[in-house]
Amino acid sequence: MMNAKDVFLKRKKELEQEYQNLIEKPNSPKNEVSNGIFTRYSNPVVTAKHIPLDWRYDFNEKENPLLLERIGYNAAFNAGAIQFNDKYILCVRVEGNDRKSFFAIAESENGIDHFKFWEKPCVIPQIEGNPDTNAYDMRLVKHEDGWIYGIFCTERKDPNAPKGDTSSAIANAGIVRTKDLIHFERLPDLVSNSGQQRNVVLHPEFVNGKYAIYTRPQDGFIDVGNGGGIGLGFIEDMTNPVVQDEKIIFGKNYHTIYELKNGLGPAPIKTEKGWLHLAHGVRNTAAGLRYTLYMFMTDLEDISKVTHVPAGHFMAPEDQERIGDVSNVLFSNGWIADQDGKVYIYYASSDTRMHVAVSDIERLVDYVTQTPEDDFTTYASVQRIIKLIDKNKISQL
Ligand code: M1P
Repeated sequence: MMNAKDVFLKRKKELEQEYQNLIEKPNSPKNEVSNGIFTRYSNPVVTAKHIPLDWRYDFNEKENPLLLERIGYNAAFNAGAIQFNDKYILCVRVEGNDRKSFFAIAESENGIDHFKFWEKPCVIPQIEGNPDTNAYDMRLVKHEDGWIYGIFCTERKDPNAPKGDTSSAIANAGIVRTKDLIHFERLPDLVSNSGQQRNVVLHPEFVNGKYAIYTRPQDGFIDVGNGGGIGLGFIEDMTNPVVQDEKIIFGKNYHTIYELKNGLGPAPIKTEKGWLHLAHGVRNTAAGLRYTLYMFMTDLEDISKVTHVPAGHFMAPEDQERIGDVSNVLFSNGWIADQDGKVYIYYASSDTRMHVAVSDIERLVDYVTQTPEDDFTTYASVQRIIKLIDKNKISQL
């Protein structure tokens, strides 16, 4: 029979081996003929199981002789992304078993596998007297002013909720900036005309000398209400982030994949043809909300002008992606465009885990500019299909 020390050591070795196998597991493109627009990879790139063991276990044998997990993690999802020191960086939304989300940086050499968390989670300074109850969905943006900004959702209990209402909350945009992704300077929260804001994203360039910011004004915590849509506003000084001239540039629309609400994903990518945007659209179903990803393009000169919108979703949940804490959800707030034109799209499935799909600028621009747009009726959709069939008949003659 093994003594207590041997049992402890055996279990420690097993945990370490399992963790190492996970981190070292190679990733490869999904074994299927893709739609040509992007290629999904087989394994999730970051999951709750990627959380380092020393964030979970007390390895002091005397104090934890049974080697039980002391702090548990529920999910690792909705990651911001950036290229930093030649590494692919994800700023992951980690959710503990206590339901609190926080940020932690994971890095990979190649952007598709071997993602490993840095030594400790990010410490986000708090606003005095008004701490974040929860913080999530950071968008990381290298701005041309030289700072890396992180804009995230800060959630606090609604101070006006009636007594006994323990779930009403207020969402707003929290803002940090950093040069090294370790030390974060907290700036004041966004000041806008809307009661609540989520999915707020900084545009990477100045526009007429001002910071341009994408917003998603909403009336309630979950429901956008009469408001909603992807907004665009301007800020003079990020240390006093008051949004001016906010207007909706991409609204909700009846019988589309963004019928109920939408929100911008990561900051847009600049291309010769226009700014490429990735966003999520939400519609309601008998089984609850369905979140899919869609793309659109805005004008290089006038970033409030939407120039192209392919009909329907760009990516929707499939296979294991469909199931998780909040099922039937794809959400993306991070992508990385390489110098050679390759684009790594980091997306979360069902508020549970992170994945990658790979594409390139040429394909994405082709997709966004050449895919037929939605004409908003079933008859028009059929006409679009017939047009393609007829075109193919002629070109095969
Ligand atoms: O649960 C799905 C998503 O719901 C929210 O997004 P939105 O405000 O657009 O509805 C966010 O809480 C997001 O984190 C979550 O993934």
